[in-house]
Amino acid sequence: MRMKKNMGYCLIPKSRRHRIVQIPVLSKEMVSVTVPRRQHDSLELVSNMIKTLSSIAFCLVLSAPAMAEEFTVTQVGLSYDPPSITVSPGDTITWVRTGGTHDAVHGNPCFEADSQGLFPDFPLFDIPLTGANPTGSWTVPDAAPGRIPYFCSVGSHCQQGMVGEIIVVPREGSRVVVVEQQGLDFIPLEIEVSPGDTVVWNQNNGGHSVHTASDLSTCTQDDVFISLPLDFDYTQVVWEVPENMPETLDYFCIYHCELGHVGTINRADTCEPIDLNCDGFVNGADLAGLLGDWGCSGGSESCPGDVNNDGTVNGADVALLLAGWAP
Ligand SMILES: [Cu+2]
Repeated sequence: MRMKKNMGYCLIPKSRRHRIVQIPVLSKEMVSVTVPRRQHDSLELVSNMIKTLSSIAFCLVLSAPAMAEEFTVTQVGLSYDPPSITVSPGDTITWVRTGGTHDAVHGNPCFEADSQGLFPDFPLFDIPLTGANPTGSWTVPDAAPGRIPYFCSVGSHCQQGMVGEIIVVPREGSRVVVVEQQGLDFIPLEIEVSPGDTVVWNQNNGGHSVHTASDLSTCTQDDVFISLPLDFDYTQVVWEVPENMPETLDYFCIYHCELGHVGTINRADTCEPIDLNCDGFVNGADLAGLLGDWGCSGGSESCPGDVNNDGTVNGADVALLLAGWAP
């Protein structure tokens, strides 16, 4: 069952004298922050801003596109209910037993997914559903196949139709970058992404893989980010770019690396000055960063809070940030 998201929206209606900033909060009510429209650097403004920071903290959690969800699959007789669920990286699936002895094993029915040493995480899960272990959970990793089949390996349950599937799609609100495998090419060869974006690789022909590299010149995998097949059984790889994504991440197909079947993922490092933490949003986190730099002088190089680069972090910077508010 998909749990409903409880999100508000940040609206910035114009008013003559004041700018009203509405912030999404846990309840349906909106928090209004009223700040003087004219820029000035009085201490009163700062103290008002600090007072509103606790409200804005609510916004920090909800303004991120990624919000993990919980799903439940119930074993009913020789079936999983629902037999197919659609999830995103970071979501958690819990299987619940109602009777008998069963399990939920990742694999193409009715064989457990075989790593052959190439995919160390396969099978992705093998969850017993017995009297002693009536429930079990699995959290979808950052990198996952777009479709994950699973089955019950007990007796002939699988042969009798006890199978299920997990469809992994980019999280709602996530920017999606698509790479197509064509022959021994990944197209485009280079992409640029930010944490929170989702990269999708599509298989078009032949058997391949996506393995991130610690050393591309020797086709050595990093065992950190991605190690997944891209073939007839697993036609898609979905990767939600994590915060610890390095500046540059090379990857290769483990079958054809020496033949040049490789690609590169670059971390986008261009962001607006008012997006202080460079997360793609201008929100309370950036405002907090700016206020943390209050009074700092020496230019935006040494004081990121000096968003207008006039030599001092002051009310003018706060005004500029609020004018570009985009949570
Ligand atoms: Cu290949």
